[in-house]
Amino acid sequence: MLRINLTLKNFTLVFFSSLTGWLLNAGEVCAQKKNLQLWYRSPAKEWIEALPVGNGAFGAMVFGGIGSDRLQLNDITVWSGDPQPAADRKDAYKFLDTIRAAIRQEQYKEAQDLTARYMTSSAPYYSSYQTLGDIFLHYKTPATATGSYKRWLDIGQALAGETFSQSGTRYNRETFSSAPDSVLVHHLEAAGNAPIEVSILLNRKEKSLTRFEAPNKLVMTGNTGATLEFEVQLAVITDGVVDGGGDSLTVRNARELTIYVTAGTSYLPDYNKGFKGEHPHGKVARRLQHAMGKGYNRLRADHIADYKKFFDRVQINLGAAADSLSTDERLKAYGDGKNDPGFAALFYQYGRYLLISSSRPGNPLPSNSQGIWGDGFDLPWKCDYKSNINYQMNYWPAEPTNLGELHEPMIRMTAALVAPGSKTAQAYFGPGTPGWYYGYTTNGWGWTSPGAALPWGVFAGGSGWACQHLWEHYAFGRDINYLKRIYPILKGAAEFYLATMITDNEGHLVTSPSTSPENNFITDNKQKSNVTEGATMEKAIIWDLFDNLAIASRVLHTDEAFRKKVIAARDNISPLRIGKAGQLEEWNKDWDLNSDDPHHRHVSHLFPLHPGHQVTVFKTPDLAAAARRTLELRGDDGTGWSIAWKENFWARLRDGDHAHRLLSYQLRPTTQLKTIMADAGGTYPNLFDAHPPFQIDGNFGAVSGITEMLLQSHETYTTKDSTYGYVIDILPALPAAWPNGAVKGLHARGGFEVDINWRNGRLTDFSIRSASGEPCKIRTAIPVSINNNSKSGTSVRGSYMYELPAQKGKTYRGMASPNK
Ligand code: FUC
Repeated sequence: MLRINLTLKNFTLVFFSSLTGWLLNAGEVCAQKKNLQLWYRSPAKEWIEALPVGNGAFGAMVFGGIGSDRLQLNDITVWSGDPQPAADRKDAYKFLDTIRAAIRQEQYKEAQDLTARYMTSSAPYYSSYQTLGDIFLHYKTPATATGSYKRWLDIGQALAGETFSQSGTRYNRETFSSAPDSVLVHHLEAAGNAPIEVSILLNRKEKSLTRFEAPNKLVMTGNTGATLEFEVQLAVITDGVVDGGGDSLTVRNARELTIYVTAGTSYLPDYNKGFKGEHPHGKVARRLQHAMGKGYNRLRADHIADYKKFFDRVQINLGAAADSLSTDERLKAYGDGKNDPGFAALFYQYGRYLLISSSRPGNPLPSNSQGIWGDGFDLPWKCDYKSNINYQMNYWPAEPTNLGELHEPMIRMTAALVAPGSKTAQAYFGPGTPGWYYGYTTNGWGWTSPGAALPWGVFAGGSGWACQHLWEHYAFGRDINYLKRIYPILKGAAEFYLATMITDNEGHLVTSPSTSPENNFITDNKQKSNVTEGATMEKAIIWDLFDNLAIASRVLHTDEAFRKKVIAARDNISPLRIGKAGQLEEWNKDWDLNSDDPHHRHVSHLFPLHPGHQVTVFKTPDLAAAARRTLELRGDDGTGWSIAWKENFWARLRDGDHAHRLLSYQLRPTTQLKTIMADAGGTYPNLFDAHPPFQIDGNFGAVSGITEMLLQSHETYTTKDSTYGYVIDILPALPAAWPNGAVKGLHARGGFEVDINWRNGRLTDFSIRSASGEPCKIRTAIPVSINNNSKSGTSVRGSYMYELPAQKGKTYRGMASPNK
């Protein structure tokens, strides 16, 4: 062991590095490199086999193929339809008292009918995210390869490719979407006798026109309706001969060919300007010119460097990887029970790849329910930003997996909902209602109205929950100037709830009308409804918002009177209750056992366990036990995102084996494309998560779940100077299936970066770097010495707690005490 002792004013620092840690890290890096590839033995036939590339906003699904190939294109701003500012029901608020009275009188059927009639939107919801179009390549070579074929996605470098031999010629093709240069590049090489002979088509089935522009260009223009225009430009640079006409061009006699594609739309992320900006022609042409000038090699090098800046921050090794199998074989074997912990690590890093590829700072829109990848004109659920789980789940991994900047498009979109959301608040809760709110969804056009129907359309929690993400960006990043900027948004969301919550019969604050996303209840006298007052999830979201806001105002030394009001209101929100089966109640009455759908996919009332922090195993053990009971009653099954959420719940309950069981369940192969609302899930051959159909939230939810198994930091404590700190929990839910492993570069709340190594199911060492200089507590399952100080921590219910002083820039290293 290497040791350097330094004596500072108050304590002795000992820097040391354990040899075991070093060896493991070297091995880890090796295993990492090999295990960062999805690969296949044949081209994609279906979209769910194709491989996604993206620069955050512009990307493609790459099919590969010997005789023909397809690149299905997407741009994150390609939305059909238009803004619908008149979708709020103008006089809705006039019926509010009647609805609330019906609920109070327990006339739930009537409350349901009135809510459906008056508290929904007055316009249908029709805008959808859409495909941008396709590039089809048809080769003048036989469609079968004589040499080994391989197709891959290298998530360590964000490159897709394929390679094969035919009659002595070796073909290599590579695709990437560059963020620094806003260009999609498809590069082809042939080494051998036969040259590349290919025709290239650029088209879109709806509202578009493609023309050939001599000598080497295709230009596609079109629109999705009255509001959005788009343009795509494609150019080839080759040593062959180019010819063209109509919507295609041909290349003959080439050894090398690079296809450059740039795209843009008139989308302007500005509600006040109707989301309508300039025609993208100039921008798209400039990007193309620039990319061609730079050339393939430099574009590629800059792309990889830019991508790795994000991706390389976290490394993970969960154990052996069966990477001699192709990814689809591996998925199948995993589903059949093969021990391949490396596959979980690949799925984890793939989720990070997907976030980096679908959400970059400055993006006009955040990652949607398919990231940026979608083929069609009316995509499932419009492929929007459903705010009763899906939108938020996409961003769960952003902060803890060291990708905090990628949160920015979501934060900006939430901020942009304040203006339409304050209009919606007044329409439904009365003129003069302060603040802003929106409910179950939003889309590319700033939609904040409720939905058109129950059970999904009416929900009070969308804005409150979206605000949790604004706060979390501060909780992890500790940027005080950022907190100043977002404080008014949080405050506006809270002002709405403060003004619109009512007092229940017990004198507690509740929302009304209130729903628990997409679920219904049955009362003891057999009334079935979606609408009551004080559904658990809504009050838990508001509790979370008030709690975060109270801390925010204290950190900013501002708004003391308002803080007092928020704290008083938080403490008077109707409390979480434990029902007769020992479960956490979903409704304001103990109706859970009456349910006709006891395994409903939404488990919304566990929000306070995750992603909230109101319920924790150590601080509120009874409520945590009730949450556990709820999960047992609900069962493990569900849709993709539902299974992924349960991974997070079980990790928060510190049951790593159960969380792992769910992850394995999620990693079952499926090709199901039909919409299934219960007992479904699974993973497609390209490792996209299946709701089904494809919904990317499950990919991101799993990344979050795995992180929660290895590191948690949601529990707060009061520090010596009466402020607050976070408990950094090391390996809180390590499953038996991952006995040996390492993770590097995770983030914890309070501004910490954490590396952890473990062996034989036991922590060996960790390091915690403080970026912001805040104190924290560390919790471990076994005693550790920190910076060689072996003072044993406080033992609390089978775990050990260590309090670390605040010191900016300092690294704390912990070593497991031997043989304990
Ligand atoms: C909500 C969920 C569905 C689906 C859809 C996009 O309505 O209840 O399961 O995830 O959003």
